[in-house]
Amino acid sequence: KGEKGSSEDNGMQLAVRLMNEQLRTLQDNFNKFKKIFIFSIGKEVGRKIFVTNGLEYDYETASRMCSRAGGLVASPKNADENLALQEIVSKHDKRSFLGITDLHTEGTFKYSTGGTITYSNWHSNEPNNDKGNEDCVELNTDGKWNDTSCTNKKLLICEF
Ligand code: GMH
Ligand code: CA
Repeated sequence: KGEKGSSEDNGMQLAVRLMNEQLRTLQDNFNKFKKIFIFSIGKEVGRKIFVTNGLEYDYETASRMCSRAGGLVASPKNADENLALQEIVSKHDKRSFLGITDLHTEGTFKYSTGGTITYSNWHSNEPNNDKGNEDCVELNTDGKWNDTSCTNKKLLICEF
């Protein structure tokens, strides 16, 4: 290698070192942002993040808002996820909708993405389809599920 080659190598080494420093700064900032974000409005469970805006909407609006944000209405798939959601509804003292309905077939609760539910935490004697008008699911502050009317307004929690 001539002198030109080695000065190019030095330039490249410097560029890589600067990029590594910038990457580290970006990672530190992002990790700090994520901690603050989850502390204030969300919960992280495994690879999922649940987020609320603290406001209440009917199911159709909730579904549209989560979709527009690139997420889905929260659907707990296990006890850990259900507990994380329970903590959010308890903090806000407002029941939330789950992304689960029996709108398609009465009595068969499915995820908004399709497929019959694989985990549930129904309150005793629920779902009861009270007044024949309960196709959505709400999460109570005790973590239990109740079928309820989709036109009720419930706390918005999306998952990402
Ligand atoms: C009926 C009764 C209550 C129950 C509600 C609830 C409505 O009013 O069976 O005990 O809590 O329905 O399921 O969604
Ligand atoms: Ca009910």
